[in-house]
Amino acid sequence: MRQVYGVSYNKLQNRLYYSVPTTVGVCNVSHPSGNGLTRYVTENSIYSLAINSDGTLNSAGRVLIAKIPTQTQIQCVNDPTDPNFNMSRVNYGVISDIEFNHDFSSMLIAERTLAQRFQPNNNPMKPTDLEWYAHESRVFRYDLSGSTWSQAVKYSVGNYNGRLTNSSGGVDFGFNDYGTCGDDNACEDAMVGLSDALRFENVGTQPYTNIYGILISDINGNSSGYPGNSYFIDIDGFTDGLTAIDAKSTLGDIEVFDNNCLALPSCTLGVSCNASPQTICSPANGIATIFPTGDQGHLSYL
Ligand SMILES: [Ca+2]
Ligand SMILES: [Ca+2]
Ligand SMILES: [Ca+2]
Ligand SMILES: [Ca+2]
Repeated sequence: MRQVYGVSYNKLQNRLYYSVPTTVGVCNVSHPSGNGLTRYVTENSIYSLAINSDGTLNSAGRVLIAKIPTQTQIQCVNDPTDPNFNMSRVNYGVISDIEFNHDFSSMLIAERTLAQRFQPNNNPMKPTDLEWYAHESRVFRYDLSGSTWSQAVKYSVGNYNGRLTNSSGGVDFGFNDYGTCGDDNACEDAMVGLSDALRFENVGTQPYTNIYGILISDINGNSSGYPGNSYFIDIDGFTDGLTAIDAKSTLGDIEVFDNNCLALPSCTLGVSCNASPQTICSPANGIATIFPTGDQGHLSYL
């Protein structure tokens, strides 16, 4: 079975981008919950297809854009007494979102974890085995140079038991630095993603125990921690106890309105002063009328 995820349109190239997971390895492990469980290692590849003038896809022209590296912590630990057993990782993530910036020179790629690694039915290549899970998904930025897309940034996404791979699958370009011209400026200097969880209760001591929601980080990379150099937004306002965990798995995609990153009018204000004499007061002096010119801005009178 061939699954397709993260479908996205590259308007500049007039090509359809999408991703496909492929099983590249299997770990057969023993576990206290049962023997012989199988963990499937999936690798995600991104392809593009040309779109014909009648809107159909040109499947003959498929191009491999990138193979996303499997997670480095993947290992097949087969000893339940091994302290690392429960931390061993197998990548069940799929790429659920691909977003381009306005000039199609960068794309954000978000993964979402689909399968519980300790369940017998956990083959992400079988639709009947797809399940909800978390904590093994990442967000990347890939940049285009010539005709080659390369990984430019791997973001830290939340923190659950020290795992920084908690993407829940939605991403977009957004606003980080509002700039000097207002909130329409710098519309692509942030990675805006979703996370299960941004923070979980067993990570350090912080004012809020469980945060599931939106992550806003510098487009050029972020640091881990609470909240590092990022913004954390809890999606439902519940940040303590079990109620706060109810939001888990409910997050889907996220889109940031950017008005096509239109250039703003100039911030420059010009002021002209027309002086004219007055004769009401004594001794006579002058008055002045100020005429601001410019497309936007505010005048403050002190
Ligand atoms: Ca999308
Ligand atoms: Ca999105
Ligand atoms: Ca919450
Ligand atoms: Ca957007």
